[in-house]
Amino acid sequence: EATGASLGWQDDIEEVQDTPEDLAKGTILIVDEQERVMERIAKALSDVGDLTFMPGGEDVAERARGKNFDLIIVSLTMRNTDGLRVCSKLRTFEETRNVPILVMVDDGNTKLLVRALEMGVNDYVVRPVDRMEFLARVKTQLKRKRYADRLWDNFHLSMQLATTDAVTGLYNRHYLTSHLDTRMKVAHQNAKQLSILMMDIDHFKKVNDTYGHAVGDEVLKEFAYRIGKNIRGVDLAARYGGEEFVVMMPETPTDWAYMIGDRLRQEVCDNPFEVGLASGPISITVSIGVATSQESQTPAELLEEADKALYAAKENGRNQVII
Ligand code: GH3
Ligand code: MG
Ligand code: MG
Ligand code: MG
Repeated sequence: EATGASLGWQDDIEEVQDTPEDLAKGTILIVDEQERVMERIAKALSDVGDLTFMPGGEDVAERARGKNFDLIIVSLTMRNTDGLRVCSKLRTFEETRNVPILVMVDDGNTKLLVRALEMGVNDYVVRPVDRMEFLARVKTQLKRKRYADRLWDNFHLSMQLATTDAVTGLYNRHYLTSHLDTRMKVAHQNAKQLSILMMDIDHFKKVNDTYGHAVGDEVLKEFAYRIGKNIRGVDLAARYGGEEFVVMMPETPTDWAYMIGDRLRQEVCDNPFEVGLASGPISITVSIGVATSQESQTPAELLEEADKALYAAKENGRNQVII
């Protein structure tokens, strides 16, 4: 008695159930010159995608840029458009490089298909196209695209979590120290001066004791915002510890760094913090230490030098900048 397996046939494959997310529509671009083919495709794919049609033209790839398609289907047998060329352009443009491409090719035209596959198209269907097979291949590409998008989003999110401080949105200590290492090397190579400010909010414990920890957090956020307002785009601000912050300033001599630090100190001192959770404005002052990197100094040594200056500022009565 012949079993299904001996016939090379399996009836017992369980049908894979689509999750709701699998069933979400993708945006699909279809490139073909034949209107009747496009009508058929529209019918076959109306449930799985929002469809855009482009009837060929050499600038198809250019027009597809910035449209954020989830899948692009290209006919390789157009009369007036070189489908292969379209695919190759889609693979070169940054915006379309990672969009899956499915090509339609005539039965027997293996040479063309091989070239398309070498170019990096993701899948193909052979004409005459079987509707069910076509639909299955399209769905598979859409699923893979969704999966890839999710991985990419997660990657960005974890990068963000690994490099930034959740309370203030500034870079974290780990990011600062690794970045400082690179920037100090660059500075020394180019004989430029790199300065840092090490800042610590004065008597911050009192803020917490008086207004509570939640208000304390708001004050830290506002302080981070004020730092941001006072530095340049090339500077980097980080939360170094609890109520301690560091600003790294490339190509900045000591006296400039001092000026920027003192401007921030003055601004904080003159403008009490209005934070949502507190009943009235909160007066804050900050002490700041400045250090400028020297050849052969390590990031740790530079930070140590700034920390000593900060300590001197505290000892000397707080609310001041010390070099
Ligand atoms: P000084 O002028 O000598 O710096 O005094 P200080 O009170 O600021 O310094 P101290 O180091 O004694 O206390 C720092 C306080 O900062 C204690 C700690 O509870 C608070 N702190 C640290 N991290 C956070 C935070 O994320 N949120 C809040 N609300 N408070 C924090
Ligand atoms: Mg302290
Ligand atoms: Mg403090
Ligand atoms: Mg401190």
